Amino acid sequence: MRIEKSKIQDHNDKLLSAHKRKFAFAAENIPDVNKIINQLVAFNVAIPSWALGTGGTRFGRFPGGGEPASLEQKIEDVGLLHALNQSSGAISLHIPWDIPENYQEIKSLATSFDLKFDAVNSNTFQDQKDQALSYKFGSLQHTNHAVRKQAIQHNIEVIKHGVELGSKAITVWLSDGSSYPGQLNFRKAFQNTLESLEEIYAALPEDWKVFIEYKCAEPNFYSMTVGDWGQSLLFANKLGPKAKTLVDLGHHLPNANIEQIVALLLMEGKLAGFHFNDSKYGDDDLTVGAIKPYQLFLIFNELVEGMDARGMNHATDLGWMIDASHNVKDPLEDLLQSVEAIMLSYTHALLIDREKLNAAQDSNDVVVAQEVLQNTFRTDVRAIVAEARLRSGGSLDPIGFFREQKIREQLITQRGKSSIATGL
Ligand code: RM4
Ligand code: MN
Ligand code: MN
Repeated sequence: MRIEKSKIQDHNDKLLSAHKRKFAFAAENIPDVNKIINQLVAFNVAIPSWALGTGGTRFGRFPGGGEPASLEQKIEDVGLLHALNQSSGAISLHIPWDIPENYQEIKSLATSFDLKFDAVNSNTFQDQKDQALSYKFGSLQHTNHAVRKQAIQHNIEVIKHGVELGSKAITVWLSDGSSYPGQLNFRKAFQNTLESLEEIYAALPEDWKVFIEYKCAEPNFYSMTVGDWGQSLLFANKLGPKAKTLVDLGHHLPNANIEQIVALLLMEGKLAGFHFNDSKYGDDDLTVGAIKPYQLFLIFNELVEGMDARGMNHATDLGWMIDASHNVKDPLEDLLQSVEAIMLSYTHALLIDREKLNAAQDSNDVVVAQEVLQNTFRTDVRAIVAEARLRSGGSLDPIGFFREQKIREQLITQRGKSSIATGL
């Protein structure tokens, strides 16, 4: 379904005077608020094609109805999000969950919603129907050369799909590892994985990148072959300049200092980008900012600082994506909440008084350094993010609009109560 611009406009009109008051108040002490708003307008976060349906755990899944049953419908759903927030202008495909059949049609459908194709993702963590060899004991690391070959071939296929759609990167997330001590020779597993990645790397087009995602545990629970940023960076450094490390917020051991990881990867020019989500226990894939919003802000602080130090474009030089699962919420509403949390953190990071922070750091004034960060974090910037949406043609209140227009009910009417999206 397509959202009519006039409906957004009507909805905004009702909220406009209250918004103007809030915006004037929020903007009062910001010297160059227009510059910040332009940066927000330019910033987009990709939506993964597998996050548009209801998520689940191994205990169950409770779909809410109206799920997108095809790639076309998934693109429509991301188009809907983008129409409302003007910050979700890209979709990231997971192959083979979403194999494009007619590239031209898929591309023009995406363009009609003002969407681009973000990084493509391979999947060697599940066995597909009719697949010759199993990934039960790994894919790129496998002891059997033929299994490695099959997994390499799959990644090369994924790159081919991405080329047709205009993607510029492939994200490789491996579930490879071991579940019991003694199961795996770590060094051989690393070497096999490296050699496999080298073949994938060799298949990258000139202007492409490969993002190596790490994860500390699950589905293997004793060792993961790409288990942390050190292992990912080892691979990325050995592979070459087109290989970078991808940080998924949920893939760390408890209390890891993710902001420091980000700062150092950026310093080395090896940060690929992000999979945003939040978690309390593990790879929970909860709504971004739902549990640790201050951590998210500290990460964005390092991102902005580090990108500025290297003269990078915030909007385009790293890959930004949500990687979440929606087990008890409407996936579209949940994604709107996640994008909002990211935009708020980004705004906060743009507002940090860098001079004051640098001076406090240089003079070891711990209290002032902490005050600079906390004062910024405690500032309400919701009206600034809303103003950016308004200026780019989005909705002042995306979730309010979604509810008022009964969008989920309309999707259920169109697609049925039991349509199921591919994904986890
Ligand atoms: C993994 C990882 C990958 C995602 C899969 C579905 O935990 O986060 O990025 O593609 O889940
Ligand atoms: Mn991820
Ligand atoms: Mn994950």
